Amino acid sequence: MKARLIDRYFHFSIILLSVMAAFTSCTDDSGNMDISYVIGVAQANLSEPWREVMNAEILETGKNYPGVKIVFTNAGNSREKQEADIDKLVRSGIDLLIVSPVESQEIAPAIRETYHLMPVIVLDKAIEGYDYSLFIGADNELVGTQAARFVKEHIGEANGTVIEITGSAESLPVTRRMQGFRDELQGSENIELLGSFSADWLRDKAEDITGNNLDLFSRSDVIFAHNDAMAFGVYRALARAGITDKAIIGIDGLTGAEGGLALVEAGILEATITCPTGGREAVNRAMDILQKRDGLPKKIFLRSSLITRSILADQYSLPQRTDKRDPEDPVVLGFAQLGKESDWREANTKSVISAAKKSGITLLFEDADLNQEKQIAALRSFIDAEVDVIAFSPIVETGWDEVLYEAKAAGIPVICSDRTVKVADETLVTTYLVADFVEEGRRAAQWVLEETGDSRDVRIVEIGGLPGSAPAIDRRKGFAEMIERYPSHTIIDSDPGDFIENLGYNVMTKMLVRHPRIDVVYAHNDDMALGAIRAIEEAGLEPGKDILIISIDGVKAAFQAMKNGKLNCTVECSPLLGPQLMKAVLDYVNGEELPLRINTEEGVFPMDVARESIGSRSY
Ligand code: GYE
Repeated sequence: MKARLIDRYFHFSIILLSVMAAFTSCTDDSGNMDISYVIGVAQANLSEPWREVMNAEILETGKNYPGVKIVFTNAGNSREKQEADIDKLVRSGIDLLIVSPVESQEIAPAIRETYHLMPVIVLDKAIEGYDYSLFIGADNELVGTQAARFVKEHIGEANGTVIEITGSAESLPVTRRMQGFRDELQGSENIELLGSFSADWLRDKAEDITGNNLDLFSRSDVIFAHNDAMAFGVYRALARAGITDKAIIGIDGLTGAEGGLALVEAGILEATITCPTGGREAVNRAMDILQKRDGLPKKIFLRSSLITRSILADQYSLPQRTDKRDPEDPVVLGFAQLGKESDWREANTKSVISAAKKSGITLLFEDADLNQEKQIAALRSFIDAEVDVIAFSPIVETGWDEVLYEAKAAGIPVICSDRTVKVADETLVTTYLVADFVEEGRRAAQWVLEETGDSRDVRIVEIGGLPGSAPAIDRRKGFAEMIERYPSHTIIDSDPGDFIENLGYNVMTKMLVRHPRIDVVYAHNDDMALGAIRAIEEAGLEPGKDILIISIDGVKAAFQAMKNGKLNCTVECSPLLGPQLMKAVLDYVNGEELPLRINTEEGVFPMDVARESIGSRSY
C-alpha cells in the first residue's frame, strides 16, 4: 500500500506539474504527500454564472477530502475544445473525470472513450446512452412543470397571457423545460402562450428581445425565462419603458448580487426555481466511486424548488426536525413494504433488511399485503413512533397526499423506494430511489424490434403490472411509445396480471383463446412471464420459439427459464435498493440535502447472454 502511495506521489507530482502548466486553474498547490486522487473537471463554459457556481462548489467540496486534487478546464462552449480538454486531462493521469458537456450530442463519443479508461461523472447535460458511471442533473421537465404551476396560480381563473424566454435552442434542458411547461399548461384554456423566444441564456439578449417586442410584452401577464439572468434582462427592458406590473419568473436561484434569490428578495422577480448545479454532489459521489463504496446509482436528479418572497421569508419548506436528535441514539427507519407479490419483491425486502443491519440502522418493518389502506396505516404508525426517516414502496401512485402531509407536519422526511407517487406538492417526498420504468419499457420494445425487425405483421400482447402502480403505468408508456412508431408491429391486447405469477397464467390462457396468432408476449415482470410460459405450454405451443417472450426484472427464475430456452429476454430492474436507501437515510441524518431522485443501474439480458451470466446473479 505504502509503495503504491509513494508510486502515486511521484506519478502525481509529474502530472500536477504538467497539469498546472496546461490548465488555467488548479485547486491546491500544497504538494501534500498523501495525494491519493486527481479529479479532472471539463467545464463547458464559464460565461454563465451558474457554471461559475458549479466550479466553486466542486472546489469547496473538494476541500473536505484532503488527499484530492482537482483540475479544471474551460471549453468556452466549443465542442472541439472540450474534446481536446478531455484528452489532455486523461493523458495527464487523472483518476476520474467530471464533465459538464457542451451543448452537443457529438461530445458523447469522447465521453464514451474516457469511460472505457476510468470512471466518468456527467454533470447537468445528459448524453444519449449509458456510457458513463453516473449522471447528475436537475429534472428539467419538473422545473418546467413548476414554472407552469406558478403561472396557473398567479393567473387564477381569469384570462391571462404568458411569454417564454428560453435558453439555447438545441439544448436538452431547454427542450425538457419547454415540454414540462407546456404539458402542465395543457387544459388551462384561460391561459394563452403569446410567444416563445430564445435568448441563449444571456441577460443582454433577453433585454434586447424584450425591448424590440415591447408591444407584445406589454400584453403579457407573466414572463417565464429559463434562467434568472434572462429574467433580469426582461425586467430591465420593461422597467426602462416604465412597465412594472408584470410577474417575471426565472430559474437558477443563485446567491450573490445578481443571483435569483437577491432578485426575488428585491421584488424584481416574482419567483425563481432553484436549479442546483450538482457540484457538491459530484465530488461526494466521485469519492464514493473512487473508494468503491456500496450502493452507487446510475443517475441522480437534484431537487428544484419554487422560491417566492414569502417562501424566502420562512426559508425552504422542506421537512426540518425541530427537536435535534441525540447523535448517540440509533437511527430509526420505518419501512412500509407493499407486499410479497413477486420474486423481485422478496429480494427487495431481503436487501432492505440486511442493509439496515449492516449500517447499524434500527428498522421498523411493515408489510402491507398489497393493501393501500394497510400501507397508509403503517406510515401512520411510523409517524406515531417518531422515526427519523420513513421509506415506503407505494403500491399505487395516487392517494398519498393526506398521510404524507402528516409526515411533513411531523418533520419526518419520506423516501419513496422503488416506486413513485403522484402528489400535488412535490415537497411531500424528499427523495425517490427508483428505476427508470419508462426506459425499461423502451428497452423491452427495442429488443422486440431488433428481434423481429424484418417481419411484417408482428402481433404483441402485453401482460401488465398492477393497474395504477408506477411500474405498470410507465413500462406500458415506454413500450408503446416505441412500438407505435412501427406500423408492422401492433399491441393487439393488454390485460393486467398485477405482477403475480398465477394471474399472468390466467391472462395468457384467455389471450390464447381470444387470438388465433400471438407472436410476442411482453410481461411487465418475470413472474407473470413465467405464468404465461405455463399457459403457452399447456396450449401445446413452445414458449421462446412459437411465441417470443420478454419481461422485466431479471430474477433468478427468469435466468433459469432463459437457460431452458423458454424465455427470450429480461430487462433488468434491480431490487437491491437496500444499500442506497441506507446511504440516503444516513446522509439525511448527517445533515446532507438529499437529491430528488436516484436511479439505479440496469442492463438487458437476452437469452444467449443470460446463459453465461446466470451464475453471477445475486437475486
Ligand atoms: O418489477 C415487480 C414487482 O415495483 C419495480 O414490483 C417493482 C415491481 C417489480 O412486484 O416484479
